[in-house]
Amino acid sequence: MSERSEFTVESGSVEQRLLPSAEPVRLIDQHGVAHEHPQYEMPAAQTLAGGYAQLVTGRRINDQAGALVRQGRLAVYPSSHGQEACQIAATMVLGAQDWLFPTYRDTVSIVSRGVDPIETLTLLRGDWHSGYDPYEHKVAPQATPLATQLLHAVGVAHAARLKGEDTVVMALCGDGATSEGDFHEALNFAAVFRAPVVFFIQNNEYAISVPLSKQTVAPSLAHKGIGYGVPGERADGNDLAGLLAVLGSAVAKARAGEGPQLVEAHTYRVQAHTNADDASKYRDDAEVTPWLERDPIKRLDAYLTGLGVLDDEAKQEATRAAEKVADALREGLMQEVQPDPAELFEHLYTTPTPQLREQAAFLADELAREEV
Ligand SMILES: Cc1ncc(C[n+]2csc(CCOP(=O)(O)OP(=O)(O)O)c2C)c(N)n1
Repeated sequence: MSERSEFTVESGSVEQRLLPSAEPVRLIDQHGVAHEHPQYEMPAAQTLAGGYAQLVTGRRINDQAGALVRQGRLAVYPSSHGQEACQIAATMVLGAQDWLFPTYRDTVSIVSRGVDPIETLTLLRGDWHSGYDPYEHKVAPQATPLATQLLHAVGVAHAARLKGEDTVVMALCGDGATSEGDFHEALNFAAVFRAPVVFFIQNNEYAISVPLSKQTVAPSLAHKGIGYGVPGERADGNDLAGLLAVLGSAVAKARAGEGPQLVEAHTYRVQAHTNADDASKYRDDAEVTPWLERDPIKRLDAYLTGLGVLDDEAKQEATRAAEKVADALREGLMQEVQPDPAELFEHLYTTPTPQLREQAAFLADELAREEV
């Protein structure tokens, strides 16, 4: 018997098991019209109504954070404007026992998980590593180095599986991050050890100024799972209903012991990469306009209004709740903070290295001289 013949394809053809749908799964189109799907069911109307309220708050957080940058209260803000359906769906499908591993663009997702918005934005204010306790809501610190969080996510999922815990890990990343070595190592390790992870790529078509066409020639980013034996699926990233169905199914499979799952949401980065970027240098407004028509809030509003589930009172209530969050953000981030420079050296190593001790002593000495 040759060595290779020991490799057998698990039940079903490779195509059935691993290949994503030919088109991203979409249950509600941009006009708010529902479409049946052979594999995925429309979520309950009440679930979608709850999601609508979260979308409205998420959009408000994005807009408010942008204003706070202009007022000098935040150092930087990578907005998820237009990507809010991805942000909200990623947490709606999780249980309290699950973990979220976010990137710098996933503020709205973190808040949707229950983390205090001011604590969430502390990192982006630029005076502390992370303002929230990762264990309280099972949300890892926001990762700025691309794809590093995916390896950490796999580690947590693997550990949970070894301990027999009922934990699924939702690991977020962007399209650009799928070109990083860490992305591929994370997928491979997770597949070999059947770690319960859902890798969720928000393909917003840009990595700063690099368009997707210069990032990859793969048929889709969901196809990248095939080489590792990780099933992939694609969803319309502006359709909360489709995202809930696809991500919900991926989480259920990971929880049932079927190993890691890969989901690509096709969406669009409506605004610049951050306030430090000028998107007009590398793309035309004409490219952005059609995406504004595919807005995730607009289409859910149209669908739920048509069903009679969302009336004016419910919409006003959603707006009022969002304004409350924005008010709290403004108030909280207007407070002057006096970070202790010595905190720079905290939370780095259990036992500080001799170099760090030396640098901390040097800083303390300099500060003491200033005070004299
Ligand atoms: C390892 C690493 N390399 C480069 C960067 C610089 N960088 C910051 S954001 C970014 C683009 C990331 O694009 P994508 O993964 O698509 O996420 P998006 O910003 O669109 O959400 C790059 C290259 C980084 N943060 N980390």
